[in-house]
Amino acid sequence: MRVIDSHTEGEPTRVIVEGGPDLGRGSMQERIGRFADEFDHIRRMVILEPRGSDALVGALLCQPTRDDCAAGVLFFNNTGYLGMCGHGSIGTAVTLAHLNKIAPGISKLETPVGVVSVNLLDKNTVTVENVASYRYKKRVTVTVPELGDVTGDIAWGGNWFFLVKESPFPICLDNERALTDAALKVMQALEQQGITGRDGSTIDHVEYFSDTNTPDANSRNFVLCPGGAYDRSPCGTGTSAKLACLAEDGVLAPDTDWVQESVIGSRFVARYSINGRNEIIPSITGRAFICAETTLVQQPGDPFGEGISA
Ligand code: PYC
Repeated sequence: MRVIDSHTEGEPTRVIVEGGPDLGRGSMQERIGRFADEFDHIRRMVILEPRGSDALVGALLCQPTRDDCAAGVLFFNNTGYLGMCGHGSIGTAVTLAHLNKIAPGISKLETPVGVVSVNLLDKNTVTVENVASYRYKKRVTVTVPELGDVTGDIAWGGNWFFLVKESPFPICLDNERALTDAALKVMQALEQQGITGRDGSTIDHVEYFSDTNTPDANSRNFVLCPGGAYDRSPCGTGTSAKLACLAEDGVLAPDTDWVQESVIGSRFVARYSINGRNEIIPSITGRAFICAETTLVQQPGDPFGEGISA
């Protein structure tokens, strides 16, 4: 299987460019369901150690159902499947450009949660116009063992997020373990207390925020992804969810830059427009860099040919 690895502001993406599973010609929702039901061993092989790592997000390219899309793309990680992935869309666009499959300018990608556009500004810089995003509930309190009551907003940005304004620890890499533990506890408490996104959807990302000392950034975040790894980038779908909250609170006007910094100090520049249905359309700009062009091999008899899992 041929893959191309990139990182988007520090967060890795592995795009399967050859040798991935054929998921048929159904909708993107149907195809991701088929991936999970029939080919999950491929997700594990591509993402898990010893070939991958917990932070890695995979992207399977497939034929889109729509003529106006350059590719269909299905995202997956160390625990399952993602509806959308902002950093992954930037990594996919840079990978497609590296393969000469898209030209500078706007192309569309079809994902299981809708069509997103990627504007290739140069060979490393991409603006993703994400799916419509919105805040579902404001100031929801969850009682978390050892942390007490934690209040946050529930918002959709292509994935479901619980956004907490006050981080329990300063957001820096020295506190990565403590932040991960705290966010995991919040995620588990949300599930145990039946606090969900719309239609009972699991909230599988927790996002902490703080102010930042970096003069031209607006905020710093720490994002815990499903599977327990933290996002090295500021998280495209998480930044979209944040913009939806800022828009509804009236503290960020449309077409105004919001510079979101990650726990490692990398950044996305984000802005939004309004779609007239109480939702926003976020645009996220960031950079991705190709790191490797690899053939993944699974030799007969390899006890970890499908990755190391519990
Ligand atoms: O950038 O949207 C994102 C993302 C989701 C999970 C990891 N990165």
